[in-house]
Amino acid sequence: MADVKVGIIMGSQSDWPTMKEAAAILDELGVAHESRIVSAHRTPDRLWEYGRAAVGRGLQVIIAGAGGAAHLPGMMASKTRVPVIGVPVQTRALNGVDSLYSIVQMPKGFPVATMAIGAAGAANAGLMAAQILALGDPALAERLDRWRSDLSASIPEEPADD
Ligand code: RP5
Repeated sequence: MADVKVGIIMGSQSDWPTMKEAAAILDELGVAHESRIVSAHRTPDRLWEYGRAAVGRGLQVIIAGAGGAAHLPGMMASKTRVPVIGVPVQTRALNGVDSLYSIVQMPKGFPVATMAIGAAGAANAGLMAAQILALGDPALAERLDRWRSDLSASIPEEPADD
């Protein structure tokens, strides 16, 4: 199996329906990845160990999704210099605005590249991770260019009735 380049982590099993959108994009683009449940609050030691080992394991991007008091992406960014892309998971209580604010407003020194709330944000996180990796991988860059032009070509010029 190819070396894992992208780690997808999430605070809970309940985040997976959102975060699997990132995994699906990486599958489409042929980027080796892994998915793990790593909770800032429920499994803090797991978070610390994942962050501590990230560089040595060769991870190049970490996609971190969480909802509510979503501390996972920021805590991971404080533990490793591997770039962290944050995905605010949509919540029932506050619609994901709580997640967004928890992730986006990082103090100077520990950035998290924050995506949109929910499934679109997770898919874009997969694309952003691939774009970062494509800087040093011409074959992936070509696959990404094709993916993007296929998407453009699929958009009709005129709207249609249902
Ligand atoms: C966060 O709390 C998780 O990221 C999840 O979005 C949210 C709710 O978790 P569950 O109670 O569904 O496990 O830690």
